[in-house]
Amino acid sequence: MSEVVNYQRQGSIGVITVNYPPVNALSHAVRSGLLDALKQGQADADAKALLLVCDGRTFVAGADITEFGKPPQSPGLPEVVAEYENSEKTIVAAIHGTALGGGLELALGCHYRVALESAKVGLPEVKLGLLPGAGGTQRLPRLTGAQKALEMITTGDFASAKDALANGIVDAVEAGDDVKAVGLAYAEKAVADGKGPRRVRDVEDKVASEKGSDIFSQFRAGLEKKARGLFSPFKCVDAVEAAFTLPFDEGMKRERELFMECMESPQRAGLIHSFFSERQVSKVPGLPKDTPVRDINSVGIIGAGTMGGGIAMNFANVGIPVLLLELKQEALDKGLAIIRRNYENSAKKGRITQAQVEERMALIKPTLAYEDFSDVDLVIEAVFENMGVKKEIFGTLDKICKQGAVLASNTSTLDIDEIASATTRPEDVVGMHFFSPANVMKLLENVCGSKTSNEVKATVMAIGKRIKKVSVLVGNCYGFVGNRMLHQRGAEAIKLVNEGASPQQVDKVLTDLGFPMGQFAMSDLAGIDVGYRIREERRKAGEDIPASWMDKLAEQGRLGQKTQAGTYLYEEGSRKPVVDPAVDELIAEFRKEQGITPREITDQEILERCMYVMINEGAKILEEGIAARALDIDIVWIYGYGFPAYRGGPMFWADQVGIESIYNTVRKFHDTLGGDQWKPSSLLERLAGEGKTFGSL
Ligand code: T1G
Repeated sequence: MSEVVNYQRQGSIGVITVNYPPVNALSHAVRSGLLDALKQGQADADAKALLLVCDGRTFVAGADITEFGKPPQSPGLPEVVAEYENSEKTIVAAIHGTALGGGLELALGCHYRVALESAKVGLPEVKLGLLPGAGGTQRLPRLTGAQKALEMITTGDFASAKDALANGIVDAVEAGDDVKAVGLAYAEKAVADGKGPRRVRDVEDKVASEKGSDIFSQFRAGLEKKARGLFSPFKCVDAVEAAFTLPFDEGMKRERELFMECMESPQRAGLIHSFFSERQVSKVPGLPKDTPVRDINSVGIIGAGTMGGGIAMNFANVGIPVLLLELKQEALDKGLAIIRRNYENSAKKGRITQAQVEERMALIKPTLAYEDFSDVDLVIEAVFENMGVKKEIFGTLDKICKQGAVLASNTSTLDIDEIASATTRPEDVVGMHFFSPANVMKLLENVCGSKTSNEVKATVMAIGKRIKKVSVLVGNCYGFVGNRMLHQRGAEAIKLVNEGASPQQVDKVLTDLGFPMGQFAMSDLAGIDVGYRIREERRKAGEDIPASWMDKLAEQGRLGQKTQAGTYLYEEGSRKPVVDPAVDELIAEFRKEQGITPREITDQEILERCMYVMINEGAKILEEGIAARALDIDIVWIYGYGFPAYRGGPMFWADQVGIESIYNTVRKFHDTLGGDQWKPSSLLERLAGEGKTFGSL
């Protein structure tokens, strides 16, 4: 008898129940159990029909991703699905929660499907670099037709129960939350109505009517933009097309071939690493799972600028009241107006209702008085990057805020310990580094000071999850994790242009790797003055920051998108970077002043210098314990800077490139270019020497 799938007759219905927490994934044990239970049902003469249902929070949510990459064990899922489909007894699947991937494919192998109103269905394999590999590409279009099947399978988007009913994916939708009762009622009625097995594979009218349709070439053309650089979405189209060009069994063979191509693609490895890492980052090594978490029911935010306003929206979006403080009324009014405009735009796009706009605006209260913060549970300071101002603010908060309030700074680079030193409660001080635009970007870097308590660490991780951020706990150093690595890449990119590359050449190497924007397009978005001010501050602090052609852009007032000119030109209302010959002249002029003779620089050198300096810095971040694991760095870069998830993040990508080769190149650059940034990290050296990877840590 299987531990995870059991068979029990209820009245005239044989009930097959899967119980494999947390999401009833189709592990080997579940697949074997499903076949055993089916055999019992078929042998049970008193069972007039069979019902497949799941215990716990959801119907089967897919194949067991933890088994990917390991040798496959039979029975394979396609075999299990075929056994269910070929059953002589009618089988009903009752769906609750999310029937996803192999879970929906299993349900499509049953003869009828009934879903709770709250249920969702989907084939999200494409998000893992795969395609539905247990008949989904052949059965779904037989129920929905080509368009809906292609949309669902190439996006991985879920469909509501209502949408699934409208598209023939399920046969009925019922209210309530007792999925077994709903399933039993449906099965009993099917018996009473004499509804025998109806194999989806035999439903041919939709595929017959759309044979020869040019929808597939249209879909491929549409994917060129949407799925730039991705592998599996195009294979999804090929697989679905087979349902319209081949008999079912041939189509299944074609699906299997294409599935294996995706399984072997490095993108599948990267996307699955990203999937699990996104969940691992919330499990912080050394922070006990049962660490107490403080309730956060009210938030005070200092600064109603771009960051402060965006941060405020995150809390209002989940119903947490916010006090938004500024020094002057007009700054408050401006900030609130921007927040309202953001919400109105979302309402125009149908993402929220007008009522929700008003509800959320009502949750954000403006104030000019620090005294109003006396009872808030969390304060987030989001003023400009000046240590003196921040310390003054935290000194004030220390006097006003109640004991136990969490005092956070949204600083993107400054020292949390120094900020904490302005208070008598450094254990309550922490960094909460949001990424701009704060109401959009999913990453939240929670930065620990040396005295930040475990309770405060657990609290900011929990509130980060509650406001739907991907939170990563990091240590305190210049730039923490993301910006520390970004600054190295930025410095290298500027030098490459000094030496002979063009900004657009550097940017193209990075966008070809899969970044949404290149280095210089990104500085234009953030504002060249941001980097310029940081360089000036570091020069004032005595650091040797070489002059750069970007300083000249800033000094000429070319600050980027906000001035419609930075490294690139921007037409009115457009964010599209346009190469500006004047910048090439400015760079040539700068090289002449510096006595630099420009040289031809290859894309490969640009890739190695921009990316390996980041990897080397990431290795130093790991050595210093600023990040607990390589996967934390991967998630910071995927969710904070758009590093392509299909490459798994910078450290996973480095493992795929090869640690030894990266180490040797870093050493070569240290010899030829010099600079601390090229001093090989001892961790990188050790891994290279031992033939190990970051993933092995
Ligand atoms: N396999 C193994 N573990 C899984 C899993 C899966 N498919 N899905 C989730 N988990 C774990 C997850 O790691 C976490 O573990 C816990 O469950 C809760 O997940 C042949 C080949 C179902 C919508 O892509 O989208 O079928 O951290 O934190 O926010 O064609 O999980 O608690 O130890 O995400 O409520 C296709 C992936 C697989 C669905 C629930 N299926 N999962 O979200 O909880 S490929 C998917 C999700 C496939 C077939 C192909 C979500 C969820 P831990 P969670 P959640």
